[in-house]
Amino acid sequence: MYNREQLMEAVSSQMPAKRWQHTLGVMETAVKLAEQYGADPVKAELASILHDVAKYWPTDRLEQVLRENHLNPGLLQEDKQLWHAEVGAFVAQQEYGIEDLDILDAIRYHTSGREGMSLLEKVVCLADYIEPGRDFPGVNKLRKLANHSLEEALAAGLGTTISHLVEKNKAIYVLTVQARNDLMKQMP
Ligand code: DGI
Ligand code: FE
Ligand code: FE
Ligand code: FE
Repeated sequence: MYNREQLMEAVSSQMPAKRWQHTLGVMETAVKLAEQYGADPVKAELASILHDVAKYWPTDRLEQVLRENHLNPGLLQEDKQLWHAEVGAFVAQQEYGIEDLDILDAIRYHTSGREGMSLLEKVVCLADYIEPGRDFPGVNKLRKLANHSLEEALAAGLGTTISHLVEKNKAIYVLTVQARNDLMKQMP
């Protein structure tokens, strides 16, 4: 099995240096958010290490893994940008021996979110938006919101994704909308 260092080595070898820097940022941010909001920091770090493991796999390989293993068939009709999350969770389990379902789901839903997200899922999804290397319009507002509400910050993050996708004339994945609506209900 892989220890922490071996896992980091194995994952970093599958992506360009810049994407690995992003992953290090997500790890650091997810651990902080976990400590702040009462999630398990060890699980948050593990999920973060693996969250983008399949991000740079060729599209045909992602498609093959989805098809051959009958993973979420509906996803093949969705934007290819969404595929690496489902495949990442599969690889985390099959290749890297992660058995904890909450960690696997934090990887699986890190891009879209979903209705009824666990604390760990929220932490990883938000860390992916606000890690120190991210730079997009509104990211500093998200960082500020993250200091006082996990749900408000993540709902706002998903809002920036939805706006951006509308702007680019792209389809919105239903889980992204459901995640945002559900988080808004959890806001005070
Ligand atoms: O993998 P990262 O770049 O770190 O971040 P991510 O996993 O959140 O992926 C972001 C990409 O996924 C970005 O290109 C937008 C796309 N995306 C996220 N939600 C949706 C989406 N694309 C579509 N079409 N619909 C969505 O709901
Ligand atoms: Fe991702
Ligand atoms: Fe994300
Ligand atoms: Fe990411």
